[in-house]
Amino acid sequence: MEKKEKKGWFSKLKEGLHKTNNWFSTLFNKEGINDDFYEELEEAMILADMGMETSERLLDALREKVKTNKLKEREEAKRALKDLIADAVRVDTPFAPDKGAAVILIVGVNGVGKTTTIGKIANEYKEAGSRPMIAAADTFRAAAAEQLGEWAARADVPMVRHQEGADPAAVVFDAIASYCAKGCDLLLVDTAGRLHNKKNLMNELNKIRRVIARELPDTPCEVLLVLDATTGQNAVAQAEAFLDVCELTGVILTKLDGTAKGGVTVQISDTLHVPVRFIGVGEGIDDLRRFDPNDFAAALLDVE
Ligand SMILES: Nc1nc2c(ncn2[C@@H]2O[C@H](COP(=O)(O)OP(=O)(O)OP(=O)(O)O)[C@@H](O)[C@H]2O)c(=O)[nH]1
Ligand SMILES: [Mg+2]
Repeated sequence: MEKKEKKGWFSKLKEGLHKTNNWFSTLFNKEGINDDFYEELEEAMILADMGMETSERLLDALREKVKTNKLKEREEAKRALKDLIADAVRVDTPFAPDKGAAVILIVGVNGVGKTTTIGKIANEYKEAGSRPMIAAADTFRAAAAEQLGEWAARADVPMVRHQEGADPAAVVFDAIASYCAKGCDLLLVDTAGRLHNKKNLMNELNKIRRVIARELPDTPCEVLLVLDATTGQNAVAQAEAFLDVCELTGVILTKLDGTAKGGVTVQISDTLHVPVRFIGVGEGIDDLRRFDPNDFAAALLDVE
């Protein structure tokens, strides 16, 4: 059963990454490890959105491995690269909600999948036996709370909302009161889409952050940036910009089922040192997965 389930999302991810898979498969199916191979591999890695810096670093490490382990076949090099990619995206920092009560504050630019992802996370934790609560702190966009309310109903999780235009920090304040009263153990906060260069919106985020720190001083808060993987290098720029202005503890890459080339996930983790916590592989409530370095590297390179 578990195997079947895994295949479901794994094949969605692989379908999404088929373009990237094809470049790598064509390359790795040829013979011999020579200069041409490394040159073409670098090109494929950059095309796959891994960025120059990460591609070069991984290639140097691969050359080293090929030499030390006397690898002769491209198939062997492919497996070695898979392990290197998995190592590059692996983090040891535990994810706060897995250790006890926690807050997850979701941030990001417009339309990247924040609200959808909250619904999916609420569902995952609810099904695992946790008691999530949702705060509808996107009071900016018309119908934002209705959209989130539909997800809350689907996941069967309580939600606190105010009128459109209300102070998002006040929503969070009320949600925390309800969270405590109901004995919940995971507070999920949705926020309006914002550009990192809009100062007032960034101040608003900091205000929300302060309310959480003041009202729940002993509860760890994960600040997760949602990024649309189909936007490629733009996602990297967004991550850099948000890192400059708020304390991110992790990222979520969405839309990896679409036209994303996927390598940007590796680049962000490798160059910005922020853990990737989840990946989105569709629009449904079950289309969210914990980020697994090995599975992801395997899907990217099409290794079984
Ligand atoms: N294919 C696919 N679509 C997704 C995924 N995640 C979200 N979407 C879609 O992306 C669109 C935007 O999702 P929202 O969750 O509304 O995004 P948002 O960041 O909350 O948007 P704003 O609140 O307007 O900033 C919707 O059509 C979602 O169904 C995903 O993993 N894969
Ligand atoms: Mg939203």
